Amino acid sequence: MLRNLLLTTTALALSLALAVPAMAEPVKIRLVSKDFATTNPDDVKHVERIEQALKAQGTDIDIELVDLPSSGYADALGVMLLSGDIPDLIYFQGGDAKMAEQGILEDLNPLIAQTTYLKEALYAHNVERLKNYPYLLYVFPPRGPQPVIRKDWLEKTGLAAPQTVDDYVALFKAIKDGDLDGDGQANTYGVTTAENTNELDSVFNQAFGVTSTWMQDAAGAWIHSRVSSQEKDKIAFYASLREQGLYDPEYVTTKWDLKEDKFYSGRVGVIFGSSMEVIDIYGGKMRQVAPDAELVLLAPPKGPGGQGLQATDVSKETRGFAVATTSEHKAEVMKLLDFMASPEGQMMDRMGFEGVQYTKEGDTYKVTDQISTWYARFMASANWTPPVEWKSQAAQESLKNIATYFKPDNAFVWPAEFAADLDATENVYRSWVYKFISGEASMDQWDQYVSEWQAAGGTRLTEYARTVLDPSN
Ligand SMILES: [Ca+2]
Repeated sequence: MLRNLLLTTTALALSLALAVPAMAEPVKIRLVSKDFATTNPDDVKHVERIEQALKAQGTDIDIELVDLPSSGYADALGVMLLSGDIPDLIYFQGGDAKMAEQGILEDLNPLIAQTTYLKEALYAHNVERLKNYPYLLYVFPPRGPQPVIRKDWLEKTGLAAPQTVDDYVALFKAIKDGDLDGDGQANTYGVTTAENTNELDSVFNQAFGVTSTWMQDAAGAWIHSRVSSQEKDKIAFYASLREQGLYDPEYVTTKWDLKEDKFYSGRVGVIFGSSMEVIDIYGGKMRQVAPDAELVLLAPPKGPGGQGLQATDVSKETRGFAVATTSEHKAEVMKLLDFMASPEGQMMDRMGFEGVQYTKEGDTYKVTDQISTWYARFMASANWTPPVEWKSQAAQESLKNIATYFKPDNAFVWPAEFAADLDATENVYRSWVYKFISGEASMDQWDQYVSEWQAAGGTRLTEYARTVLDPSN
């Protein structure tokens, strides 16, 4: 009797399962990302509408967000993956190379090639980085510092926006001598940077002919740009700026927040912003002290060696999404990514929610204040334009410049055995650059610096680089 009942129950369960194919479970995709978690109601609503939109297109997925802390994310992710818990879609912010070596990250190139929107949404640097390292995808504009000045200050100098290196010097002088903050003293530097000269390099490298990390010397041999004659000319220029009181001599102890503070308080005329968002944050903070202030973006200058923004490292993405080789649902994961790259997905991911981050009346879109804290969880397609623009003109021009002046660098990923040489040569370079700029060392001592750099590991690095770089380039 009991046995019969069990049989009947099993048969009933089986027949029910067979009778309702329409109730098939959606495919579960597990996603782990930073600042994208079930604890944020916006994230949950965002995921739900993405699932609905995909379902309407015939792809029924259930996206499960795996919660990891924002602070210490890379470490927490590493621990989780090494324990064998490997989600389908994984956002890395470091630690990916080890996982790629273990074979758990999928080669994304063939998967992207089969997409409709995603393959068209990549930036030039994405394409180059995927060629060199096919495991990470990060569809956002490259970051690169670009200089800004208050528009009213530029107007007060009576100068046009600088076009050449000499124009920049003239502008810095006018800032220093012009008492633009009106306190009766010539106490404003032309420019400052945070902690080192990287931000200046962003616009002056190309001007002085420092075209890439590895360059060929007069004999055609590959040398590191940091020991090149072009680099020497550039450092001599930085030193002359400091000597004339145009470059803040305390740049080396100027952290990011102090750099901004010097700008808002009128102690410096020009600083660099690393992205559209950062430039608009500078503009917003400047308006807290000068309500009508507007920022102007300054273009990279023409110089004796050329013009442009510093070459972009394309050896690999430093962060981004990976697809697990262990995933049983790669096709669905790629459908999700392709949707996020599409106009419908971009509208959601870039603009937030209608009625919250933006409003729509007829065909007219307006953003609200809430847009300033919204951020894309997946990507910012290179070929998608929002229906309303809320970024400042300076910010928009910075994005245009990044596209106009894009140049892939020839830096490559170093094997781990060179880590000590890289650290040591970096330290030698930073310390000598500071000595040259401060005047503690004279430019006549350049050869002494080069010898020290070679001895600290530069010789070994160069020997290895020559085996990697194509000698015909
Ligand atoms: Ca002053």
